[in-house]
Amino acid sequence: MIDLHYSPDVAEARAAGRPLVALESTIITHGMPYPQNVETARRVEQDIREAGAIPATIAVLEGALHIGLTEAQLDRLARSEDVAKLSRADFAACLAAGRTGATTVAATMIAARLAGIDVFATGGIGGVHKGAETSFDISADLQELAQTAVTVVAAGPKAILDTPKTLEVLETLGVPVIAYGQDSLPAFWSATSDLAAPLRMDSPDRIAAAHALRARMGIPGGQLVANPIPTAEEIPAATLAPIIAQAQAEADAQGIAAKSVTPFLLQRIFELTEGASLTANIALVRNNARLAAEIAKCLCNSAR
Ligand code: PSU
Repeated sequence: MIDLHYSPDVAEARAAGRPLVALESTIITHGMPYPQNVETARRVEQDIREAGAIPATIAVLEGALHIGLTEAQLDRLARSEDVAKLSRADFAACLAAGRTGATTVAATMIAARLAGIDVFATGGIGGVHKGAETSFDISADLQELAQTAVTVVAAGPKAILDTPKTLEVLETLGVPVIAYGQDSLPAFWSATSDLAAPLRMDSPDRIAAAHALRARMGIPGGQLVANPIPTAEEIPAATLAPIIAQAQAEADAQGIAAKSVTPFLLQRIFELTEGASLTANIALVRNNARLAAEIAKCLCNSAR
């Protein structure tokens, strides 16, 4: 088994059997600008603690897989320019090379599973990009959800994606997509969309029960919980649509491809909304962290 470097907090929580919530690091290095990235990372960790669970931010630092980062490690990562964006394909290669890398949803799920953490909070998962019928750009996050048994709390697929196609792929892969507390699929910066969510659940204990039942039934893979951004903090989909279209057209014109697409689009939408997209992104991540903590507590209680 690979060496996992637990932070003192996380090691203590594991020993005491306390609820843990995994957090990713790509959102810090590639999803938000400095210093809002590190401020958000700290705030989200605090939200999880206030909700009664322990946060475990995951990253590869100089070839070591860290489960839980200290303040200094988090700060250094948030300021670093040359950090790899790790998914399933390049995770082990980064460890082997002794390099530093931030974990996407896919890589964070793999690490959480290794550390025995069942619940993970993020902003939005990757999915099928617009124009995928020619580019074939489909995030490895979807395949990971199909095979790694972690419940991922997100605000739905990011609205920069082709959401109907993302839902279709998730259905094909047998991934449960659960809208929390509403019928419609949340659309990241917007609370609702015109797509119906395949499943709906209204309480963390129901989500925890489904997670545990899947394990008992031997069904591989995780669950995607789509938690709507609080309506007071959302950006209406109609406001965002032309902005997303402009950012996508610029990405196409500049030949932005593969791993660079999502960071490019998020940065352009941040500029075009004069920062409003970042404010909403921070609000939705915090909201997801709080729900993830509740689910982790339910799973912990049911295991006793
Ligand atoms: N959530 C956010 N911002 C982000 C991400 C999630 O609010 O930047 C990251 C996650 O790490 C996710 C990645 O796995 O974006 C998707 O990248 P891609 O589309 O290249 O697979």
